[in-house]
Amino acid sequence: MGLFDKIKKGLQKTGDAVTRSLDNVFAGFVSIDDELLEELEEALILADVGAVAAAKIVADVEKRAQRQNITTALELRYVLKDTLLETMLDNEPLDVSGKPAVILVIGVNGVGKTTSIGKLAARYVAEGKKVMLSAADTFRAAAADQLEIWATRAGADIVRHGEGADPAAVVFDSISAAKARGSDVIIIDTAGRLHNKANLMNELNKIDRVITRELPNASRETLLVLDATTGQNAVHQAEEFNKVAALTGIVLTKLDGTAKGGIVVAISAGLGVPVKLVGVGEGIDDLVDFDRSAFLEAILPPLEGGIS
Ligand SMILES: Nc1nc2c(ncn2[C@@H]2O[C@H](COP(=O)(O)OP(=O)(O)OP(=O)(O)O)[C@@H](O)[C@H]2O)c(=O)[nH]1
Ligand SMILES: [Mg+2]
Repeated sequence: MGLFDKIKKGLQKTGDAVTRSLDNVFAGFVSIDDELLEELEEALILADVGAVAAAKIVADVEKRAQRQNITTALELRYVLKDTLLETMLDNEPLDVSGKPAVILVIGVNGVGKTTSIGKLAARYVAEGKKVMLSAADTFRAAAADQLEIWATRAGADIVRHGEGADPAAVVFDSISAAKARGSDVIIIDTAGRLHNKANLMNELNKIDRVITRELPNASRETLLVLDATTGQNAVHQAEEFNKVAALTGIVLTKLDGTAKGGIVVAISAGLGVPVKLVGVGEGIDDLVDFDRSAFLEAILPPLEGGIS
């Protein structure tokens, strides 16, 4: 299955629900008036686009529609698609150009950090890279066990310490091991943490210092994992984490489990940090590079016999 198909399949629930609700608005089209624009805004908010982004999108749509002299629902649908495309940040793949490249994965409990790391490891191994996983979630022994299962499945190496060990020490050892083995990519799993816990944030800073000291020239990614099914709460987490960590990208998981894919727009538009990866299932190859166009094709598919 190609990436485009994969993202579409993962977005099926979203596609069905959001498409239906938007197409309901278009079906009631008589002219572009306040009522129609309000309905459009409401449909976007219901899809989890967020109130601020929805208002801005609708204002843009109205301006464009006036400028382009739009008179039909089909044309308006086209304008909406264009506006959404421009509202979202450009596609941006992960930077793993350095050797070793370092990917630090953070986020609150249960959002899908470890699973996404396992999937990512499998992808890089399939590309012929040597991958080192770092079990810096030392909060529970089970966390390192879970990562180890993924390492085995993916064909990656792993460094782990005992429960309660210093996460920064695990990172230090992973880097040493990666250097010794000539690893291409180091992926660091961390404990689920709340952004408002100062001690946990200090721990992240400590990890950061170890990486900077041991691998000053490494290409770095700091990925925040967000669970799409938590809706506006995910937006809130993103805002809070963005204040304390230098995020380079978002991994938006469980898109297959939500009918409210507008969350992608909210996060992509509101944060200034690109969504780089999306999780579309629990399987090892259910993590795909985010693609704005594929996303829009899923929620506003071309109409039969019409323009898209
Ligand atoms: N449907 C679906 N489930 C997912 C996806 N990503 C992760 N999950 C599931 O979400 C659950 C939590 O995943 P973990 O990877 O353990 O989450 P975590 O962030 O590492 O959790 P903690 O380490 O406890 O903070 C698991 O049951 C995963 O299978 C996804 O894209 N789609
Ligand atoms: Mg985990």
